[in-house]
Amino acid sequence: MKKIMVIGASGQIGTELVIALREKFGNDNVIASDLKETIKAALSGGPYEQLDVMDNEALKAIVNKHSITEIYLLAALLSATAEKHPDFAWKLNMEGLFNVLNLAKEKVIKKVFWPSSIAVFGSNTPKYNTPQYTIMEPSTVYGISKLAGERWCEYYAKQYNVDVRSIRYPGLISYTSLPGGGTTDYAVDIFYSAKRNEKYTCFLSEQTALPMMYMEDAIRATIGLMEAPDDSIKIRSSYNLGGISFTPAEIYAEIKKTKPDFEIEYAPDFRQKIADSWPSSIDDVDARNDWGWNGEFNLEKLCKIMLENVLDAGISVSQNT
Ligand code: NAD
Ligand code: AKB
Repeated sequence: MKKIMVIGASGQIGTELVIALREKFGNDNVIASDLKETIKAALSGGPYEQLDVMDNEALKAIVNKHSITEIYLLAALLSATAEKHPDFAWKLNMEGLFNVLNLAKEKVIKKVFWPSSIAVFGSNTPKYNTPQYTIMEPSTVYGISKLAGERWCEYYAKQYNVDVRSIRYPGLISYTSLPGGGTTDYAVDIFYSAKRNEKYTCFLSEQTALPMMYMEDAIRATIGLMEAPDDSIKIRSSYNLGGISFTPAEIYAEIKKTKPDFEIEYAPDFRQKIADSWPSSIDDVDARNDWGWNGEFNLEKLCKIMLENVLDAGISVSQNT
């Protein structure tokens, strides 16, 4: 019987992933876990365990207690926060992964999902339609940890027959939970300003195109990849995932169609350099061919849903950075 644990469940992806997994596999079969003591209301429909993923003994105890078969490991420091705490970011992003991969190596659990990011690419990577296999020279601590993580995932798959699956997520956009300190967070924050009828100060420049995706597509991709037959998974490092590509100017123009008085100004900060080192768009032909990935949300549809659903309150960690 499938028993899933999501580590980092209180975050932007975790909150929606837990809800989707519980809908599919039943509330009691999906254990949400996070460093945070308090359970979010959205996660209260099923079991919750407070856990520091770097505490290997505590992790093993919870896995044994619930007879966990699959782990989705989401706990990490994201790009902007990681640049401020490089040593800790490396420690968390790598130690958490090793603790979980080793459980799969020892056959305590059967399957692992671990997300990578477009941050694995660098300024020498082809910027448009970035291919699956290309130059990878990340310049951020976050990107370095994700690239190292990808290599370890492939190593564990090949050497120890570990069933580990991964996606290089683009910037994710959602309204259920705020983003946690990334470079792409502007594309969430902008909706809160629009909703409050406030001028938005964008921390990236007008023409910075980045790959992005609406959360519903990302959750569908994640569960789709994890449920795909083992022999269809040809890539054990991490799959490119495309989504949509737009600039701050383009998302602003789309929001203005609904909010004609909405204003924006541009004040690029340290995150501009990070964004400049990342691709503008991604080629995800392997994900399409291997396990049938297909995105459903374009910029227009995404903006409509976000404007309908974001609450007036709320600002991400990034906007405050
Ligand atoms: P987030 O910052 O919103 O959430 C991370 C969660 O992990 C938080 O709830 C935090 O409390 C928890 N956490 C932190 N340290 C922990 C620890 N030691 N033990 C247990 N839990 C801990 O992040 P997110 O946006 O949900 O991202 C999840 C994963 O997806 C990360 O690996 C991130 O790199 C990757 N990713 C996210 C995006 C995106 O746009 N959101 C894009 C690419 C990749
Ligand atoms: C970030 O901006 O750090 C994340 C990511 C693309 O990995 N959203």
